[in-house]
Amino acid sequence: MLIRKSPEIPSSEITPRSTFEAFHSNRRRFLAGMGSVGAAAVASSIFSRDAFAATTKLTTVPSKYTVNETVTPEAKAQSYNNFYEFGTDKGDPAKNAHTLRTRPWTVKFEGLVAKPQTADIDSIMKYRPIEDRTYRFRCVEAWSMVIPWNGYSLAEIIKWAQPLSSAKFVQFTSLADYGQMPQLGWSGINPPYVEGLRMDEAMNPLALLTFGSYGETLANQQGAPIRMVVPWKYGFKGAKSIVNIKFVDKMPHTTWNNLSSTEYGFYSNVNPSVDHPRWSQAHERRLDGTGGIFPKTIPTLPFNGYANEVAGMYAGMDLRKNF
Ligand SMILES: Nc1nc2c(c(=O)[nH]1)N[C@H]1C(S)=C(S)[C@@H](COP(=O)(O)O)O[C@H]1N2
Ligand SMILES: [Mo]
Repeated sequence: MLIRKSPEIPSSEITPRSTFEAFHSNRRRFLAGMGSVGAAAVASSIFSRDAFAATTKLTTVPSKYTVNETVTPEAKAQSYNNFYEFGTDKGDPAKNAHTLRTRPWTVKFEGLVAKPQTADIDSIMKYRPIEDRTYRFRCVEAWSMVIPWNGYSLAEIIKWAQPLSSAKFVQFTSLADYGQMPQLGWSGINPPYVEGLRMDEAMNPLALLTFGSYGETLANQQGAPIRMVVPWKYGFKGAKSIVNIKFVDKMPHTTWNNLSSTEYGFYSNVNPSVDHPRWSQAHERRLDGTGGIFPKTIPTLPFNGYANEVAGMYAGMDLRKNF
């Protein structure tokens, strides 16, 4: 998403992926056929250089917050990623994120809360039923996917954390560990990756605290073991591999806004009528596999199609200024 590449012709769209995707699906079938001990042994030896070993099946419940559109193939969603801590090319996170250690993992809740607390990822995952929520996912680079995410509303854990009434925003901080993220020094971001939401946005039931996709725990390159997905905003609002959730009274700094405030605003609501300074946001390339090598181009919807649920939060705001 940085200045280096035209978003219109990403190199990974031109590179054939069939070899990789065949490998991935064969491998998953192979592991599924083995006992978990055998699978783990294989994962740490022959396949130790890829990041797909660690996903496990989740028990999920249906959700009313779900769209009925053609789902992006899982192999695409897990091989075409933005996770700059593991490299800046779309294919880098899938190649490099195997070094991320997702257990033990804790998330610290702090700032303007009744009492700062640190919670273990496994207890966070058990706190509420994990839902199936198929969402549209729109990257600021004008590509999009339809992904079955698994998680529960961020609002649930916010209520548990008991923010004070003085808390007006929530800041998310991703892991920044040069040991686990050897590419971090070349990422161009000033670590750690930070993102934020206004409190009412964070409390909106659509804002998803996400533990999985496609019915399994997140692949490392998707931001395991815990990330945000905010479907009415550009994809970068969804911080990956979160270690800290902080309640604050002022609009927090966010990584992309720090890097280029004219291109990436705090709100970053999907808005077809406000162009990025270097490209139009009116359309998107839908990466759902139905367009063959050349993804089909479709119009982008205000708030990514979630206007009924979220537009009210921005009533009276100038969305050209607050982009
Ligand atoms: N920590 C961290 N979180 C991140 C990013 C990142 O580089 N680092 N990239 C963002 C961007 S630009 C997008 S589009 C989404 C990509 O999520 P995906 O790879 O699961 O599609 O993650 C977001 N979260
Ligand atoms: Mo993005």
